[in-house]
Amino acid sequence: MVADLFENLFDELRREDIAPGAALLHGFARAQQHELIAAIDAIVARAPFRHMMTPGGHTMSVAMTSCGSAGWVTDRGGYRYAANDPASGQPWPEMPAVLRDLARNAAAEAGFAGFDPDACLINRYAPGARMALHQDKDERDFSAPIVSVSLGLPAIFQFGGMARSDKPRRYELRHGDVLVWGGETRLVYHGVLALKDGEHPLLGRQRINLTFRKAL
Ligand code: MD3
Ligand code: FE
Repeated sequence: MVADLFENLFDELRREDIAPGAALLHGFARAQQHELIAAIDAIVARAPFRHMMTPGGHTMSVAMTSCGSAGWVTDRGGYRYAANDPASGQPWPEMPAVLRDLARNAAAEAGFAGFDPDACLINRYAPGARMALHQDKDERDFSAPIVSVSLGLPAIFQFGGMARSDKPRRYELRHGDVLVWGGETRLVYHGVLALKDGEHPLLGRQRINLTFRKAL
């Protein structure tokens, strides 16, 4: 009985090493779910989610916003980090301490003590939204990891290799899961399959993903 209880608790908060430098921290953000959602709501009130256009002229199915001293933007001019939100001309909202501390603690747990993110990209997936295989290479320093936090509906994440043609592996990312990517996997191709419809008790019909980066 007691052994079962511990096994279940352990399973809820399990660290899975999925590749060299990449760790999936199951449930790591769950204890702070309400504070995280309140912080995201406050950011979105000042910098609303928007569907940006890729340099090739396609509108992204994922809606995005950012907080921190830099935000990721795309338009016909290309992909880049910008100090101001192009929608308002104002600086992006500051990164709230609850978000920064979570990212720092997750990075330390995965072996990247001292991670100091200056950008947090916030992705919102409605049912059907997806993210095609890509590399994250708009950051200046690839020696820093990327920390990702999943909230709301579950999604199938795919991660491949250093070539787009490498067959990707699939992982389900659930509410509260945190992924840390660093070292030799920092530049692997990865993506998210089309979100399956559902209803999450806190977030309804959506998935929100935070990615913390050292951009500048
Ligand atoms: C592996 N976001 O915003 S998070 C992105 O779920 C992005 O919204 C996905 O890919 C999402 O760029 C995946 C997991 C993730 C984030 C960054 C990575 C995996 C990564 C960078 C390098 C390798
Ligand atoms: Fe990415």
